[in-house]
Amino acid sequence: SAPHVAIVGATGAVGEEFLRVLKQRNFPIGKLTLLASARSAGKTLKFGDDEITCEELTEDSFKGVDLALFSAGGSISKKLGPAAVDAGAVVVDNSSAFRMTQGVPLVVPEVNPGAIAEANIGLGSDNVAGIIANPNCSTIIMLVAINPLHQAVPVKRMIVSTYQAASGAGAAAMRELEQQTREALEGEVTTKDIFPFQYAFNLFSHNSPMQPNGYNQEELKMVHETHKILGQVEDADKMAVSATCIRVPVMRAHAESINLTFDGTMTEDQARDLIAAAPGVSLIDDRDNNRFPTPLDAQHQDDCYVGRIRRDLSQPEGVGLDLFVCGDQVRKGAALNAVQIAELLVK
Ligand code: A2P
Ligand code: 11C
Repeated sequence: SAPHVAIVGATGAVGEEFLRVLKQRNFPIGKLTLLASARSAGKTLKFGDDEITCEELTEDSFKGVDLALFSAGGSISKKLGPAAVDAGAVVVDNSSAFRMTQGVPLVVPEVNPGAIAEANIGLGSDNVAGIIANPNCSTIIMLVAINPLHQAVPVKRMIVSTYQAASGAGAAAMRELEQQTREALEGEVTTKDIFPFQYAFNLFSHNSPMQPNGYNQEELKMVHETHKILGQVEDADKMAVSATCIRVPVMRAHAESINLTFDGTMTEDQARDLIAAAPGVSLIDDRDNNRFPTPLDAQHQDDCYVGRIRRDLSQPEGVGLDLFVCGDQVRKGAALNAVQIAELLVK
């Protein structure tokens, strides 16, 4: 029978997208339980034509649940992810709580779908409980774009700069951007609840904690998660990766500028053909009309958009390429990727 699905953090930016994606993809659902904080208990959310009432998340929320989609932050995942597994559920966790834990698969379905089978986790008649981690949104969007190239000719070095949307910091940050923009147009920004800086008409270094080496946590996630997803375990095999993460006043799609150095020859035309043929990505690369991906192209779309594919002029021909990618952070960066993982479990 179809699984009993629970969404943890159903009222959040990602939670609401889970509802949309599950419905659009016609994911098999026997029963749907929506969980959030006590503040939201009793609130109703739309699932297609149905209205479903949110319940308060507690340790007892997972009785009979087969699949729990978690997106209520790392501390909730740490606290209640294992409780869900103990109750017999497969957890797909959108937080960073378990991503680097050994034995927990970290999966981008277009890149490393095999990691799930290796972990022996499954839904249905062969239901085996366990946790699967959904990578950081910036990592997902980057890897879905570079993987088709990396599979053809290995990438040895990758330098990435991000332009990250409000949604990555949650629904409250999206509201703050909207409110501040209104305030700025009216004369003075007074709302500063989420970020310490003015966000409207500004940009700033990513708000995740700064580390002693000068990188913030978001940047280091992009490095370490890349190695895990690509199965690069030995230091000598690891792609050299360096990231700079920036928050920009865009609502819900991240953009990334990526510079790649290949261990072999990769031309612009080859790269364009590989991107055009790969699942999960679409090409927008029209030099004549200066038409390249924008966050607005990507928002509410499943695919990530790739363009500005060009030779890195600082390197000999065929060695380096630059590209630009935009992907919906809430969708492919979070809810869609998690549902695609769940679809692999059902198969
Ligand atoms: P709530 O709306 O009741 O606060 P976002 O990432 O968009 O900020 O969303 C966070 C999600 O996590 C929301 O659904 C939020 O529910 C939920 N959440 C936050 N804190 C808790 C908590 N202590 N218990 C359960 N859910 C929580
Ligand atoms: C952002 N990627 O856009 C972050 C938010 O590791 O899941 C999510 C952080 C994470 O701000």
